[in-house]
Amino acid sequence: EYTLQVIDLDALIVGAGFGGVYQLKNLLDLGYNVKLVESGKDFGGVWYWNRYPGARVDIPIPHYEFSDAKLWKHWTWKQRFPGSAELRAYFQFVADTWDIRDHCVFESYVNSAVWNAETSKWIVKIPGGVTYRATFFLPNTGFAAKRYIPDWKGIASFKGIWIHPSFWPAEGIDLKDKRIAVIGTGSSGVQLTQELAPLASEFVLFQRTPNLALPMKQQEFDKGTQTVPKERYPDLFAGRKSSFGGIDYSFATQKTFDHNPEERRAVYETLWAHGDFHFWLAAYGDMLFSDEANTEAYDFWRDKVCARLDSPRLRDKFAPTVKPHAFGCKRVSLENGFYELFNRSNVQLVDMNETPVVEIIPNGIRTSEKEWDFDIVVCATGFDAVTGGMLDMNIVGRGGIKLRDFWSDGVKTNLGMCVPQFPNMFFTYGPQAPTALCNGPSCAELQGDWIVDALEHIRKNNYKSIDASEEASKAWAEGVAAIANMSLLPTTRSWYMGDNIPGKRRECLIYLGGVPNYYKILEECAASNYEGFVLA
Ligand code: NA7
Repeated sequence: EYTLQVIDLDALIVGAGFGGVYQLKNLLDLGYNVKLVESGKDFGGVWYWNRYPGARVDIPIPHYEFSDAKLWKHWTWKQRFPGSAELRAYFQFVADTWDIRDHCVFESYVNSAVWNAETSKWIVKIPGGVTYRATFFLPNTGFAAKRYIPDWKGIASFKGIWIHPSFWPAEGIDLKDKRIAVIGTGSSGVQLTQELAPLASEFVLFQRTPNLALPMKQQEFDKGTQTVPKERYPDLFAGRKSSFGGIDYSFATQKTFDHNPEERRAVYETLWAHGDFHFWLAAYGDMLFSDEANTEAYDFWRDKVCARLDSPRLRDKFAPTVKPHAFGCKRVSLENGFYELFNRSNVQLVDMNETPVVEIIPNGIRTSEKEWDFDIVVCATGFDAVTGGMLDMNIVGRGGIKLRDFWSDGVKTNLGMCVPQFPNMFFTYGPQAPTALCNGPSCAELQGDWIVDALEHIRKNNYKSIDASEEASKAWAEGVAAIANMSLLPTTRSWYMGDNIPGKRRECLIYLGGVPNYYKILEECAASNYEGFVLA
């Protein structure tokens, strides 16, 4: 049910994560009549929801923060990879500094957004709340707004606690000496294991695919000392646009076999010692394109991990002789002592390929092998990533066309931010953009600046609407697919390829051309008065 109150706006933003708050601040500064609606009760986006034990970002500070000096000059982090609570505190600081709180409406879930051609306005409805009538509709719902839980038989019959990590209650869950299962080995599963296994009386990780995780090398910041001196911040932020992943390093210029085995090993060791994503995004670039190069990297990774595992079975399950998939072609996770935990007697690994889940029973999980008893089952099975959150809003464009139908035979966007037939709608951190290759704050600024400039162009020139052209969108989709097809990504099942969700169309959801190319294309588009768009 909707109330009758209608609020007129220049722009309605959806989502109080990095993308949404950045656009809100910038549009407010330009005098727009703008509001932000958010389904959660507070700021933070993924960090509002993901408060499970161990939830933390895998991008090092200062890359995971806004570049506004009003913020970084006055904010001090406690860890190089901040946890979820610290990130929520950062969002509070951002909201206060930018003074955006009064323009946000929380606990507002958009479930209908319809373009009205007569008025050139979006009609956006919040059940139980108001209706917004806005010139621009700006979804910033991010890549992980829709959880995924497999439809195993019997879930409702489970007598203990069954939970998806993104619904972890703010008051926490008593974990001490409990029998705990975690299903799923993505970043959430790895982080949960690290926190829960040491507390549980019995801990079991259910694995379908091994996570080829890299050492995080977390660092505590002592008395406000950050690893990077703040004088260097402006340069670092400027450098985001010139690195493939929106951070301060890029792939090596050499290829894997340009070096002899000793030289190669020395390169791998240096990358490994550095920690975080260096072994992935500062490595030989051909690793993601040549299977032979990829196997070299995998074999090095495997030796490192096997040395940390006591039993041949564990080595075989976590780091098999033949690589389970191309290294770096599923989203890489960072770990802190994850593998060693499995050497403990109360920590076990179930291979779900060998012994699949048959059903959930009142006491736990029945696999094809046996019944497992649990007090708590954490279903860390991920998200209907990248497109799921947007499609859930029931967005309807010109002539009543539903976004869900329009994308049913493949995602169509121009520049990963606009959809033909859906005028005056711009989104960030969605499909066909460098989403999740480039981190949240970097993408929020890169895409957000472009979107705000586009809105200004429309306003200053008195246009009523802007549409992504069909031809430009077709070319963009073909380009995204062509780059993906040159890489090893399509050889692997992953949410990058849309195939972590049964029935979801398989296609590369990410623009893999890297941030510098993406940035150049955005600049050229704006400089050409928005070639590839129809301004009316
Ligand atoms: P992910 O990375 O999508 O991980 C989900 C995990 O759940 C993954 O190991 C999946 O196995 C597993 N899964 C999903 N469905 C099933 C079924 N039906 N049976 C068994 N196992 C299943 O989600 P996360 O929340 O960990 O991380 C999401 C992103 O957040 C991450 O990439 C970072 O960018 C931050 P699979 O690997 O598909 O075999």
